[in-house]
Amino acid sequence: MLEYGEDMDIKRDDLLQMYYYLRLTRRLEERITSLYHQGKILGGAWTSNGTEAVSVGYAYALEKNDIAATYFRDMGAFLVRGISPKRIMAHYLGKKTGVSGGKDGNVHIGDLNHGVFGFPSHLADNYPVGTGAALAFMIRGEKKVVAACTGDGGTSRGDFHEAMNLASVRKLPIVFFCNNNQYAYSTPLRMQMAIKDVAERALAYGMPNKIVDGNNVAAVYTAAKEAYEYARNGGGPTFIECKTMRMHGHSEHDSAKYVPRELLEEWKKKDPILTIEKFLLENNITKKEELDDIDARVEEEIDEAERFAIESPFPDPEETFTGVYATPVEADENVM
Ligand SMILES: Cc1ncc(C[n+]2csc(CCOP(=O)(O)OP(=O)(O)O)c2C)c(N)n1
Repeated sequence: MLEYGEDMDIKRDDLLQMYYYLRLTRRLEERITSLYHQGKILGGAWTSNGTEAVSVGYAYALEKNDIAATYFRDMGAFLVRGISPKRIMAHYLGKKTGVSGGKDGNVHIGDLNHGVFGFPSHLADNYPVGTGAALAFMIRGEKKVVAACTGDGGTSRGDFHEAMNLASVRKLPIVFFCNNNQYAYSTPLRMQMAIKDVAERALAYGMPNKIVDGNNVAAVYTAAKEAYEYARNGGGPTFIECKTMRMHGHSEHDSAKYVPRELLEEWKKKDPILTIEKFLLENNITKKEELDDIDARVEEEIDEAERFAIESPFPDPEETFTGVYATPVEADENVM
């Protein structure tokens, strides 16, 4: 596993930006959780708490025209791709100004203007969707890549394997990430696969694979960047397993009492934000005051997002069916 500092070719500004996104992701989800407990959001609240470095790291390594085929613990990717906390908060509150215009809620977030596919709820169906996009890029001769992410549980589904196989056979420009946070809802890893590392699954498809510390944003970023370059230059897909730990319940209604407390204590010490903070300070890359300023900026943004969402209107009932189906075009009578 990559140590901070070792083989690291990341500029100071980028490290600080990744710190900012980690903090923004954590605080936005904490605010959403608090609103959830106040009964103010529509539906449930799933967070990426403890695993934020996965989505921040892989999304930060993408280029502007690339695509992210995200899953539901990828809040960091939504933010890195430029979907604003305001629109995300309004989405959670079911408001007209939200990402889906109030038609959908919670983690069902996507916006092609930001290169993020809408998330299919069925796990791991974003893998085949991403694979399809990668096939299209290849056919069109576009030098773009796709990043697709799923949880450890998602890798036990058939769709996962079909996507991995096709991507490898056709050498498609896609990089598959696994947020291995040890549990699929209440099912621990050992109860859903007989192998030690999820990365072994890639061997069956002749696909290069890598295991990284999923709490080390620099390690995720570095591995992602390398794999994107390989894919962009025709090398084909890579599978990257990011080992991390889900520090909250499956969603905020779940106390996760099935997770041994000692395990959580152990991972708490490896928190991704603490880890990068320690690294930045110990290596004199920044000073505490600079990090405090970033934290203050994040708090302001989150306050502003909450205000915006609360003050925003709900969608008009007349809009119920707009944007749901493609607008029908006049049928051409000459075309059978
Ligand atoms: C095909 C399918 N089966 C079941 C579900 C319900 N479900 C949503 S999340 C989840 C657990 C997912 O675990 P994992 O893939 O490990 O992701 P994690 O929650 O650990 O990030 C389940 C069973 C679903 N969305 N899709």
